Amino acid sequence: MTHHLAVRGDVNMLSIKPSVLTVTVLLGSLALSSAADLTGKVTLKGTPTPEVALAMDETCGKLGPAQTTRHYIVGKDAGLANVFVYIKAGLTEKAKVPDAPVIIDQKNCMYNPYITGAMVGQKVRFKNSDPVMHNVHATPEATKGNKEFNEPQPQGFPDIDKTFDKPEVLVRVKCDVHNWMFTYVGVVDNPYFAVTDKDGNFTIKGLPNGKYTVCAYHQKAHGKASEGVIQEITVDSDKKIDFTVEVPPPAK
Ligand SMILES: [Cu+2]
Repeated sequence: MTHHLAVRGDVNMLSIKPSVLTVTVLLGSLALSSAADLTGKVTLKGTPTPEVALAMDETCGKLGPAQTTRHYIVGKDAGLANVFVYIKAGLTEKAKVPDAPVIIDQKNCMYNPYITGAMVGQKVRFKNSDPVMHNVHATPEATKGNKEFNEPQPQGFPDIDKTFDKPEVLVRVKCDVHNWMFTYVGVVDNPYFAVTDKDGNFTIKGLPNGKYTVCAYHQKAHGKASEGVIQEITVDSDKKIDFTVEVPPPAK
């Protein structure tokens, strides 16, 4: 008797499934119709000073190829990599914190990626893929409200998960064992951010319609002297905007 009922239940489920599926697809397309992809390219104007070879210690030097600083990574048609592009103002609804962690790996005594973004409260996961000890030392600006942390991560140690409480572009993270190791995390109060690829291109997906202040910030070009390059835009469908970042004049 019980068995018979169970079979009937399964049959009923099967007959319901297609309509559930239809509703799900419909809701999906409705949600998409009010969100847009913001794409664009960041171009570097000016000629930066050449990158400097990193003087690694012997152990790190043997792990991988020789490395240089990553101040200005310039690709095709002067496209500038590693620019943090984000919505600075204009969002009317609070977005959900993404479930997926942002992953930063320590490999060959370098942090990769060099520039990342994370939403306030989103997990940032530090991995150590090296056969040496590193330590993960975040040095946020005192005025912005994020907490400094400094945790050793010897080889084979578990990943270190951290979150940042306040927006800050960019939070510097360094390794005190290896004084050439830096990575920077753009922490913002929304999930609409991107980092430009090797040719300066970026895509911010699923941006709700609205009027926004968009900012493109480059760690070396802007530093503490500038908040970055700002544009005011209206989004009512997919949109393309470009930015130009200028190499600052040499300090006097
Ligand atoms: Cu290190």
